[in-house]
Parts: sequence; structure tokens; C-alpha cells
Amino acid sequence: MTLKLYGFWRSNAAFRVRVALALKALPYEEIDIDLLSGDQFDSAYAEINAGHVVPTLVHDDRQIFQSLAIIEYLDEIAPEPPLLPAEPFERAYTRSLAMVLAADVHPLTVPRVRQHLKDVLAADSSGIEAWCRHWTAEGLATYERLLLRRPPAPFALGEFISVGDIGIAGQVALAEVYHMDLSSYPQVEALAKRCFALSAFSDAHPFAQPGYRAKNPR
Ligand SMILES: N[C@@H](CCC(=O)N[C@@H](CS)C(=O)NCC(=O)O)C(=O)O
Repeated sequence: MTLKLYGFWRSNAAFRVRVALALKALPYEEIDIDLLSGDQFDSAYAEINAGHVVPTLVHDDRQIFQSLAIIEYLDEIAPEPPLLPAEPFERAYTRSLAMVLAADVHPLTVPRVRQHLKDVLAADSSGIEAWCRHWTAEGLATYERLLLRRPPAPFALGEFISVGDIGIAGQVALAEVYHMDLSSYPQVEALAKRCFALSAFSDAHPFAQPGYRAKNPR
């Protein structure tokens, strides 16, 4: 099986897929689409992803898009370790956790939204940054309330890592891109720390990607 991931170092949605691929130990090639230079709009990439977004997973010659759909696909073609449990309530719960980030928070901060704030509302870079931090903080607060209701033990569903943990770790990665303080969200911070102790998560972090490191040499 040949897997290619079109992603970008800063893309939170690509982060989620990188974690799932690593947890399942699936080898893949990552191809960078530089979202900050507008490469998502190039006609060659438009053939691959009609939405002009990353990630896209290409399995053999077939394209799959939307990070959570990609993760569920990977779970179906490579069931071990499972990222979604079989029990319906637990399955819905972990999907719901993932969607707090993927459906409610992250879409408000993506490049095309930031660009629209600039073009249509004349927002400057500090206003756009404040917008992104606001919605990111809302996501962190929502996850904190959810985890207080059902404390992780040690992960969101218990012993095994599920797609909900990828969402919560992704929320923290998003906050880190905006250099936000996590101390008001101790449950979230502790769960993310457990996740990022694993190489599947730490190696997928935006700051661990070659594209980021090339721009920020130590
Ligand atoms: N809901 C999609 C998100 C896709 C998305 O918006 N990706 C961002 C990067 S994280 C992107 O490519 N944005 C390009 C743009 O906004 O121009 C998913 O989960 O895959």
C-alpha cells in the first residue's frame, strides 16, 4: 500500500492525520503544500483537493480529504490500534471530542478566514492574532469543562488512545502555535502532556516538522 499525505507544518488538520498514521505505524510520504505562500490554490493541487485545503491522503491512486474522515478510513484499513471503539456511546463520545476542535474551533483560524478578516474587515495582524487566540481559548475552555465532567484515565476514554485525544492534543498544538499559556486549563494540559510524551504525537507537532525547523534554526 502506498500512502501520500499532502500537508503543511503548521496545518492542525495535517497534524491530526500524522498522529493517526504514526499510531498505526503506517509508512507514508508527506508532500508540503505551503499554505502561507498560497500553494493550495495552484492548479496541480486543485486537481488533488477541490477545497484547496490540506490534508489530502492519497492511498494508491485514491484521494481522501477531511482529517476526521481520513482518520476513520485509516482505522478501517488498518484496525490496530483502534482509534475509535466499537461501543456506540464511547464511539460517539470520542468523535464528539475530536469535533470540538475540527468542527467548532479550528475552522475559525485557518488561513482563508484570516485572509478574509484582512481583506473584507480590514483587520490588521494583531487583530487577526487576537481573533485566533480568542477562538483557541474558547476551545481550550470547552475541553477543560468536558474533561472535568469525565476525567481522563489516563486518556479520554481510558487506557487506549482514541481520536478524541488527537483532538485535545491538536487543540494544545494550536494554542502553542499562538504561544498561549495553558495554565488555566490543567486537565487539558495534563492530557496533552501524556499524549506528547509519545513519539506519535511529538513527532507530528507543527514545531517538529522540517518546514518549521527550516524557518526557525536553533
Ligand atoms: N476540516 C478540514 C480542515 C481543512 C483546512 O481548512 N485545512 C487548512 C490547514 S489546517 C488549510 O488547508 N487551509 C487553507 C486555507 O485556508 O487557505 C479537515 O479537518 O481536514
